[in-house]
Amino acid sequence: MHELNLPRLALDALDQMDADVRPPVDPRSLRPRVLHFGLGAFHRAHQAVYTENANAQTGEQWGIVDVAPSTARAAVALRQQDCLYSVTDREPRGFRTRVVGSVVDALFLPEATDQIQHLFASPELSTVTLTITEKGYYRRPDSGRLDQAAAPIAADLAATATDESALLTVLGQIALGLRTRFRLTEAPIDIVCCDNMANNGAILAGVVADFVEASGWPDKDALLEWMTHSVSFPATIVDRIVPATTDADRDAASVAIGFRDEMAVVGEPYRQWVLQDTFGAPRPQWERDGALFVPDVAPYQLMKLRLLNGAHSAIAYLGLAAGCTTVADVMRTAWGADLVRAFGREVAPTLPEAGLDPAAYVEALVERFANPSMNHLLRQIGSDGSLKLPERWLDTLRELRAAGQVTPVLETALAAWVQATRPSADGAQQFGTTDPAAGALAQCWVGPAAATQRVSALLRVLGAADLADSADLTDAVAQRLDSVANGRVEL
Ligand code: CS2
Repeated sequence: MHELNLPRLALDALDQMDADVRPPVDPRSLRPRVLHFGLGAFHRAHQAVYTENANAQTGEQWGIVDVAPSTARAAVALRQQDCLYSVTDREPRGFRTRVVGSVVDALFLPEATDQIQHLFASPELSTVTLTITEKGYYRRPDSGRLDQAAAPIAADLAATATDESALLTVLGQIALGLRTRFRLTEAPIDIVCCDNMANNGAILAGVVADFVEASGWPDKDALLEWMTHSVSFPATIVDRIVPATTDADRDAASVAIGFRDEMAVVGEPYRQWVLQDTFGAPRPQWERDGALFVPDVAPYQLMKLRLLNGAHSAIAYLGLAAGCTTVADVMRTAWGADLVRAFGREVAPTLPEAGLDPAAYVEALVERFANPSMNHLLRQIGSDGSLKLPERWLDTLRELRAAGQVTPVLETALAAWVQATRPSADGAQQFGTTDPAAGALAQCWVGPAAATQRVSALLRVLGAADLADSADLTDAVAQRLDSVANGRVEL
């Protein structure tokens, strides 16, 4: 393939690039002012784009230092191309590719703890953002607080008393970073959770405070006190559909920009960012690129989490059971659009009245999900279900049940999830999804048991003892298992 002979994307390539492809701001003029944990495709297609466009509008110089928490590959590959990469916006008809230049460095956490701490000590750095997925927060399924017994957290907590350079979780690095800042500058800082969890700001504040509290630091009380007035944890919702990049996507992007790009990302043209207006330190003017700063993000957060992410998970498990591979495949079936609409109708009564329009939102989802140029794998969305479903379905289910409403669509979706947790012959999950609780989920399938008991045991793994004990719910889910397993979606 001729594109493989293209020179690698790099800073000295910028001058040779077409103007409509080149970053709007010269990356060499930027300063390291934002620290981001989680170097995935989503971040590169979302926060990094907002930051770049904000810089272009304001002339400010917010550069992002990206940290890859657990694998070196992305950080190495990004550095090999001077932290440049392309984003392709995929309309149903026609693509647009351009190079993003707002990332100024890419680090691999275990090898960069000194650099990370050095950044926290710098008053020039005033914003930290995170996209580390639900599993990066190490929350206990029952209380939602920090799971101090989780091995990586327990190891980091032990290291607070011995060797601070050995703190290897993102939460550990943030807690230590706040301590570094408290001791060296006391400059205020904002820590911005960009993961799909309701009340994500409060959740992050809670687990970081839990970590400090459980640490061996002698000054932890003073640190916690300083955090109450100098560290803000705004809640946010982020939205953009960004499937995992394929080799074909990388080749197409490379051809479009004329340079080989191993870190290309593709996304739908739509993007949204709503942030709670509680920042206490200087920050990029993301509102100049359309981000919305509001006093209360809850209405937006619940609408996105319960409708978009909730429907996504339902599509993922029902689609996998029906033999589909991508979201767009599901939307091409006879039942795909009906599923999204029925899901929306069932869930909408749980959304706060706030002048938003859930029905219009659902119609927009039908269109976004159907975008045929998005190769969004159901397997990717179906992974980590044990952490996603409590956020996406279970509170909705509780609220609807408490209000005496029927919940056939959520029950059908739960039946499909139950089927997807069944271990396959090779011990992995059916359909190739992965889950940090895969072992506990597989255990629920060991030995003979009535279907309702299996459903109940699986709900317990989600931390939902109340639902597991609701016989009418486990019966209703169990009754739907066979039709779902046969690929039928009966709403
Ligand atoms: C998806 C999300 O993988 C998933 O679980 O539901 O990544 C979804 O695409 C984004 O939240 C869209 O903003």
